[in-house]
Amino acid sequence: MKITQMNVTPIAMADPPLRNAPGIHEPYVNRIIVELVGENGLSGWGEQAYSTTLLADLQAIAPHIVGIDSTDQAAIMRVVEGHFADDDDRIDPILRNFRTDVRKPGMTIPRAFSPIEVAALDLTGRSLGVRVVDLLGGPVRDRVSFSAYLFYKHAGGGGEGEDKRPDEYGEAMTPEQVTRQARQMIDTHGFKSIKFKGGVLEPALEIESVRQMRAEFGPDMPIRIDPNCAWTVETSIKVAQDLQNELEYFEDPTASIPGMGEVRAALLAQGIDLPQATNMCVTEFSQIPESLQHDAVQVILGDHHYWGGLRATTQLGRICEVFGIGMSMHSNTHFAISLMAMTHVAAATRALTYDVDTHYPWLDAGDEFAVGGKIRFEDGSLAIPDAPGLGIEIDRAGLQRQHELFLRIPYRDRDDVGHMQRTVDPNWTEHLPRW
Ligand code: GKR
Ligand code: MG
Repeated sequence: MKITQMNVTPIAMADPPLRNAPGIHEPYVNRIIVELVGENGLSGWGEQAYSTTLLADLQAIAPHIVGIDSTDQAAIMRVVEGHFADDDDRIDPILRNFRTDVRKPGMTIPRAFSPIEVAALDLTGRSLGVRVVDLLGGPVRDRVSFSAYLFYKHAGGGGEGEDKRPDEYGEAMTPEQVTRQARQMIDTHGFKSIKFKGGVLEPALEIESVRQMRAEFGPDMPIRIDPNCAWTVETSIKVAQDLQNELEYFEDPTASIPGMGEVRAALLAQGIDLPQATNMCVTEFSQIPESLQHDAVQVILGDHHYWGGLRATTQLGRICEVFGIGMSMHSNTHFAISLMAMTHVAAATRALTYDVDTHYPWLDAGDEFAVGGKIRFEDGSLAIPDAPGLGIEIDRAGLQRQHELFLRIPYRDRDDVGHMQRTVDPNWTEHLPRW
């Protein structure tokens, strides 16, 4: 379908004070929404993590997308690549929070292309009356399972001043509290596995948190821990020794491909074959060969937002299959457009056998702008909707409300480190590894 308009809208949502290795979530998170309007009057939608530079890039790209057919992804890619032709090594500030192995210039083009590609697939699907999963080759599974995403957390439900939101989960800064959070999230959504964000407390306390979850949920609950590179190689080895029988996989314990490779080699030498996973040291196709040389990761967490869209994610799945690498999926704070894009691509990707990460339970229902409100998980999973495209409708008044929220708040590029210094510990540094 010929594209007649590309609209780029920055929006915001409230976010609770979730802790991670770099610091703490700010009271709001921003996202960018891309709408492609077809000459038939239908719209397709895409969503991306916010950065000020990416917003400006997408706004500059927008007029050049007009006139392209929504099926012509190659033409869309030519426009995106053309935009970055003179400047392809800029660092997107969204990556500042995780600059453990510095420059990732290869993510800039995929990040700009991704929301346009998703919107184009949505528009094409709506125009032809087919689902996005069918445009990706058809479903290899009918339902997509997600994992409970647990965080250490301060009291508070996100938002500020008069806009403070209810604190659904309460404080969780101890093993007991985070295990209670796990119970509540699993009872509410029916998740059948746990992704646990670590790198916040002393490793001994994080080990104790995993043990308490194990005691609470029994031997069959898959549990993963992800300290976002907060640990040295030595600490990572020690934690893996302690948790070898508890973990489904070990996500980014330490920084860099060689670092992950060292942990892997030391563990194998001790007879511990615990799969290592990443969304930090392998985030683009060009890093896969080096990762294989070091045997650094056995599971890649794909994410269409920075691997270059939905089709690129299915291609990543194919590469993972060829090299015997497992595939899971990474998530950042997001709305329903991203949730449905993740669901369609996970349903189309055979290699993606692990439950998918999602921050969606942390989204305050009042911020969702999909018609019908927040999407509900059933037994921790989602079925692919029968409706064409991504299968959701957008409430334009709700989208405008979230855009106005963006205009009101002072927060722009994500800054977990600065917010930690401002609200928890003025002497906080982003120095990693911390332990
Ligand atoms: O939201 O704090 C967070 C997470 O730590 C997120 O930023 C990470 O990108 O979910 C992520 C991960 O798996 O590393
Ligand atoms: Mg991770």
